[in-house]
Amino acid sequence: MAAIIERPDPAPLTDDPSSPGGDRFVATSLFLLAGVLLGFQVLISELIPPLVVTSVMVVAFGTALLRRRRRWLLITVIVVAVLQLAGSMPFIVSNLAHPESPLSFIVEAFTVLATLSAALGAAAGLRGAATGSRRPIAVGAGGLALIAVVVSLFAASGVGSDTMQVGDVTIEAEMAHFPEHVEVPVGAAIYADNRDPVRHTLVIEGTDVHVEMPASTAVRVEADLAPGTYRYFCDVPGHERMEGQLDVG
Ligand SMILES: [Cu+2]
Repeated sequence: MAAIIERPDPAPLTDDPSSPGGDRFVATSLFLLAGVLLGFQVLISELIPPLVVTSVMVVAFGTALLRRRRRWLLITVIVVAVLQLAGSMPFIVSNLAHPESPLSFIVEAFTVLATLSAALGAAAGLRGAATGSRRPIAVGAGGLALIAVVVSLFAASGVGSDTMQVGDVTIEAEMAHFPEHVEVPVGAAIYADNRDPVRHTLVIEGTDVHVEMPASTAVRVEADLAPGTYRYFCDVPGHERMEGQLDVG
């Protein structure tokens, strides 16, 4: 029987002196990230499978790093963080372009900042940095998070609902769904009512109607559509199921 060769842990790192046995900075960043992702799902009362998987993975990495700072774990955190940010770029760009919808904007900003904090913290940790020496990362991320909240609440305060008028046809966006069929008399305006705490859009195919629907507000759209059938949808990334048909006549 072949002898089992005991191999030493490759390139063992010196434990962080301010957090014996673990990497508290990266672990905390990861736990904050998981908290933001889980909190978002609680606030919208819906579980989003990719976010659940990410949260579980992030908590597992955080727990492992809390026990012991290992080089391969730190490298994995950096690689996963970069892949996560690259893969989420359409969501990040879309949500951060709209501070007037606070939940989508703030959750996206917090997610990006916690991910960057974990990745930058892990990169510093690979060079043996102590938790205390990574304070500038925490201060920078915290400062940007605070700015994000202030900017978003200010932007949202300037957004109000339009007033519904007699003859308007209501299209409600609720739980990220649009009605399948909507009858619209010729000449009627559309009252696009977003009941969700996140932003949506109203796009009518084959027309130039492309309207932003900020969270929890209603927008009146004078589309003046010619008689016919139109597909309408929301083009926020991840909202592909939000579509329906307008019958104008
Ligand atoms: Cu939507």
